[in-house]
Amino acid sequence: MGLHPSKGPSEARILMLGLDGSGKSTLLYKLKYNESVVTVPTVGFNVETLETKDQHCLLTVWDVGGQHQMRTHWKHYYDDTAGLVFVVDSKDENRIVEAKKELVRILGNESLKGLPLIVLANKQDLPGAASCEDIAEVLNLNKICANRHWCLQPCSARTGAGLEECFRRMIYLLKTASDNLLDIISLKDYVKSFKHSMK
Ligand SMILES: Nc1nc2c(ncn2[C@@H]2O[C@H](COP(=O)(O)OP(=O)(O)OP(=O)(O)O)[C@@H](O)[C@H]2O)c(=O)[nH]1
Ligand SMILES: [Mg+2]
Repeated sequence: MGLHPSKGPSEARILMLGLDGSGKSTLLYKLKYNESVVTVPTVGFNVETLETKDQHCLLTVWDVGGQHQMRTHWKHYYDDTAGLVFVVDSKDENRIVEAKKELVRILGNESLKGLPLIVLANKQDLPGAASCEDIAEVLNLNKICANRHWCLQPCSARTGAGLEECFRRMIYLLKTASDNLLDIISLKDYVKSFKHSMK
């Protein structure tokens, strides 16, 4: 669990899940290439490595398709995961309960017990998007995320707002999980400089 700093840069595998259409792939490519790509529903997975500017820290991010038939395969991606990102479409109030059901199911899995979690309230650029407060309440995050480090981050995969912050926070949570104070202190220096600037 946590970052593995034994040789060279610290590395960790991050699993990104969420309902179909929540914006996972858009988000991944915005972060990696700072480009808005036209996506198609993911069948299988996409994987990209993100690094801090000084290359001290590498996150391998697995973006697994969220369509119904894909969700039964999510469990095959759990092994070796160090941190979880769960993406919610803040504009899709009709499916927030479905999103909660899936999140509860994921968090209940033994292999993911205690892993840090970031919930991304995506599509905040859209008028009428639910606020973080509303999403936290409907998902009942305080309760379902007990016994793990977690946070809720508003973002827009379209504009890029909030994305770097998400992965900075993930690095911080992973380092916190590794429970090494010196690592945390040095981390604070290098997480300040993620590769892409936000627009
Ligand atoms: N306005 C807006 N649209 C977004 C945002 N993020 C994603 N979208 C749009 O939402 C749709 C679905 O995005 P994807 O990235 O393909 O969603 P996904 O979660 O990867 O979906 P699956 O691969 O089916 O699991 C696309 O039309 C995106 O352009 C956002 O932050 N704002
Ligand atoms: Mg996708």
